[in-house]
Amino acid sequence: PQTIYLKDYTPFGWTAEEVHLTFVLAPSATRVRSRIRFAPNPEAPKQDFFLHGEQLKPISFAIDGTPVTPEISDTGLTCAVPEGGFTWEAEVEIAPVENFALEGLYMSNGMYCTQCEAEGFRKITFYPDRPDVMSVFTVRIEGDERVKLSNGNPKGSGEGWAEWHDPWPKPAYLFALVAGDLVNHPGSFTTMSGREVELNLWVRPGDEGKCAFGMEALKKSMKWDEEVYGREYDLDIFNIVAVDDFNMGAMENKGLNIFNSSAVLASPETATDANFERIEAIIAHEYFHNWTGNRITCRDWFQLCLKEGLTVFRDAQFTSDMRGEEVKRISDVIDLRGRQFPEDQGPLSHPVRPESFQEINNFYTATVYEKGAEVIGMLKRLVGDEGYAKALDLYFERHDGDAATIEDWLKVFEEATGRDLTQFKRWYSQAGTPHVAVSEAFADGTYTLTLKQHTPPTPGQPEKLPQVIPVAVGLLSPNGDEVVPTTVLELTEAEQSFTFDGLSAKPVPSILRGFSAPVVLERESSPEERAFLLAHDTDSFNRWEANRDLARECLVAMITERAAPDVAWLDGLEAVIRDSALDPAYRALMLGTPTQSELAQVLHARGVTPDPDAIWTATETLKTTRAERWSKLLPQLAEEAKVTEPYQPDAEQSGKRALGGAVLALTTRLDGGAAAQAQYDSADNMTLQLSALACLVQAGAGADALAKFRSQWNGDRLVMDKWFGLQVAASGPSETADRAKALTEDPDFDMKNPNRFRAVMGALAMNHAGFHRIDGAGYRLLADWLIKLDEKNPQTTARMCSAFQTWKRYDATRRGLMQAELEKIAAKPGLSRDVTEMVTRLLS
Ligand code: BAL
Ligand code: ZN
Repeated sequence: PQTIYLKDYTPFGWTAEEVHLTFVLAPSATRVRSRIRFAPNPEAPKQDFFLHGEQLKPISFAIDGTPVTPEISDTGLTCAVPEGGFTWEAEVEIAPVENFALEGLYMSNGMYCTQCEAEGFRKITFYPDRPDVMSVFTVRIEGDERVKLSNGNPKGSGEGWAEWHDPWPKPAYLFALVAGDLVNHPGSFTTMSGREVELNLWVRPGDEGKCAFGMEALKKSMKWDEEVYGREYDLDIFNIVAVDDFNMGAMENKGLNIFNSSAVLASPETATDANFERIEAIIAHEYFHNWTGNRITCRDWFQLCLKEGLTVFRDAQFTSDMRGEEVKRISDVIDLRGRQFPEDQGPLSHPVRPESFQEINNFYTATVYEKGAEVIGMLKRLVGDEGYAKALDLYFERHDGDAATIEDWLKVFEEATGRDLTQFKRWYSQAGTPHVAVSEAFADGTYTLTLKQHTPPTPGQPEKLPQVIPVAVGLLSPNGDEVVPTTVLELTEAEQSFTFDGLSAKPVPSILRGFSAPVVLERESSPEERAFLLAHDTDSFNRWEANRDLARECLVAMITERAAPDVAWLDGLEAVIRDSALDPAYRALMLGTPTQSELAQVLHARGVTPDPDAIWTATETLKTTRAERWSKLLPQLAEEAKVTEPYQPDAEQSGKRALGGAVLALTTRLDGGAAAQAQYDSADNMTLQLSALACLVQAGAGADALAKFRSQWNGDRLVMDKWFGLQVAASGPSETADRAKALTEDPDFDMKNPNRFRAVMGALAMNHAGFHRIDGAGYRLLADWLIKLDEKNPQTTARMCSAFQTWKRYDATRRGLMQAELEKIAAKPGLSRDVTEMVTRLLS
C-alpha cells in the first residue's frame, strides 16, 4: 500500500463551487447523479484532474453537457478538462445492501445510512474526497422510505422525494444521507439570538422510549456552547439518527449527526449510569464539532487532532460542568493510562499529529483524541483561562470557513497571548510518553525540586528533544497544612530546578496535581509519605493518585516478592472510604485498583516480565483481603449507597450506585452471591441489574440469572450486547477463551454488527489473564475472527488488532504465540489495506 506524507501536501487544482446530488435509492442498485461546478484554484500548482472513486459502477460522464470518457482505476478517475471553469456530471451505481464495511452508503436493518469520514464519500460518487475541498451541497433523495434526510435545511418534499440544501460549505466527509421508516422524538431550542431550531431524534419504531435523555443532552450541549464558547447553532434544524450497525460511536455530519444506537438510546431499564454519562458526552462531542470540525475543518487528515483533540477537550469541560470536575478528571486519567499510554509505549506509537499513514482510519486513536485533548489542557494551563478564551475567540473569528492546520491553531495562541509556542509544538510532533523524574533537597528554609525529563524512543524517533511540561505542584507542611498552594512549574529543559523559600520545615510535595501533563512521574517516595498524601492532600486528584500509587506498590510487592497485602495502606484507605463528607463517586474511585494490564505495564517498565496469572492472583487476593478486612464496614457502606428516590441518571445518584456496586463486588466475596442475587431480583434499573449479574457470574453463581436476563431482554440488541460482553469480562482466566468461543457459536452472535462483535471480542481482549492464557487459545480465537471479519469490515478489524499492541512485553512463550497469530493474519491473501498496515506496524 501507498504511504502518504504530511510533507507532500498539495492543494487540489480546482475549487468545487457547488454540488448537486440526486440519489435514486434501491438496495442493490442505487443510482447517484452528481453535478458539480468546478473552477481553477489559483493557489494550486498545475495538475491532472483526478477524482477519488472506489467500488463504483460507472454509468455516464459529461463536461458542460458533452459526454466524456474518463480513465478509471481502482482508486478514482482522471479526465481531460477545459482550462477555465466547467460543470462536471456523472452517474454511478452502488449496492448499499452489499456494503458490510459500513463506509459510504450502506443499509442497517432496512434503513439507508452513510458514514463518510474519513474517506467514505469516494464510495458514493467520484469526487475530490479531501477535507480542504469545501462546497455547498444540494441533495435530492428519491425513494419509498417515509423519512429521507440529508444535511442542512429542508428545501422541499413530495410523494417519493425530498430535497435538502446546506448553505454552509463543507468537505465531503461531512456529507450524510438517511432514509428509512423512522419515527422521531421532537424537540426545539431557541438560540442566543432568538432563532428557533427544530430538533429531532430519529429512531426505529420501538425505540421511542429511549430518546428523552439524548434530546435533553442535546439541548444542554447547545446552551453550554453558547454560554462557555459563545457558539450559536447555524441551521434551522438539527437531526440525530440512531443506527444499529455503525463502526464508530457517532459522526458529526453537518446538521445530521448519525449515532451508533449504543451512543444515544437509553432508558433506565436498559442503560446503565455509565451508558447515560457516555451518551451525554458523545452527544455533546458531536454537537460541539459543529464549530470545531465543521465550520472550521482540517486542511488534511494529518490535522485530525485539530478537530478531535479540541472537541474531546470541550466535551470533557462540558462533562465536568454537568457532573463534577474531580470525578471526571480521575476517570479521564484512568482511561488515558489504560488506552493511550500502552499505544504510546508500543509499536503503534505515533505523534498527536502523525507525519505519514497508509490508511487514515487507523489513526482515529487514543493518541490523536485523548492525548490531543491533554495537549490543549496543557496549553490552557500555560496561557491561563483568559489567554485561552482570547485565543479561541480569535480562532473562530479568523478561521471560520477554513480548512485549518495545527500551525494556524498555535498562531492564534501566540498572537492572543504573546507567548512563543515553538517548543510547545513538539507535543504535536514527538511521539511517546515523557517521563519526569523528581529529586528534592531542603536546607535553610529553602526547598528545591529538581525535575528531569526523558522520552523513550518510539518507532522512527530514536531521539527526543525536551518538551514544555507544566507541572502543577503544591507543598504541605508536616502537619498537613498547605504551605504553598498549587503553582504551575514550567519544565522546559532536560533538567531544571525550582526553589521555594521561607519554609519552616521540610514540606511534603504534591506533584503533578490534577494530572497537569500526560507524563509518567518517577519519584522515590515512602509508603508513609504516600499515606500522608492520601490523608491530607488538598488536591483531590493527587489524593486519589496517592492511593493508586499505594495500591500499585502493594500489588507489585505481592506479585514479585509474594508479600502479604499492605494492611497499613488498607487502614488509611478505610478512613477515606468511611468519610461520608466525601462524594460517593469519589469514594468508589478510591476503591478501584490498577488494572491488570496497567500492572503488566509497570512491571515491564521495571524490567520484570509480567506473568498474567500471577497478576490475576495478586489482584484477586487483594480484593478478598479487603472484603474480609472490611466485613463490618461493607453493610454500612451499602446502606449509605442506597438510593430511595426514583431513578435518575444524574451525578449524585450515579455516584451512590457506583459506590454500591463496588461494595457489592466485595460483599460477594464473603457471601457467595446472596446479596447480589437479592439485588438482581429486586432491581428496577439496568445499573443495579447488571452489576448484580456481574457479581453472580464472577462468583460462579450466575447461570440462572443469565438465563433469566436473556429471556427478559432477548428483543433488545443493546441490552443483549451487555449479556454477551459480561460473560466474557466476568469469567475466570481459565475459561475466558472457551466462553468467548461458545458465544461466537450462539445464533445471536452476528459478526457484521460491530457492537456485537466488540462485545465478545473486545471483552476477550480486555480480560487480561483470560486473553493471555498460556496455551494461546485467546490469541488464536481473536486472530481467527479478525481474519474472518476483515473480509467484511476492515475498519473495525484493524482497530481491534490493537489488542496485540503489548505483545512484546510478555514471556517468550506468549510472545511467540502472539507473533505467530499476527503473522498468520499478515499472511492472509487479500488482507485489507487497513489491517495490513496495522499488523505490519505491530510486527515491526
Ligand atoms: N469524527 C468521527 C467521530 C467523532 O470523533 O466525533
Ligand atoms: Zn470527534
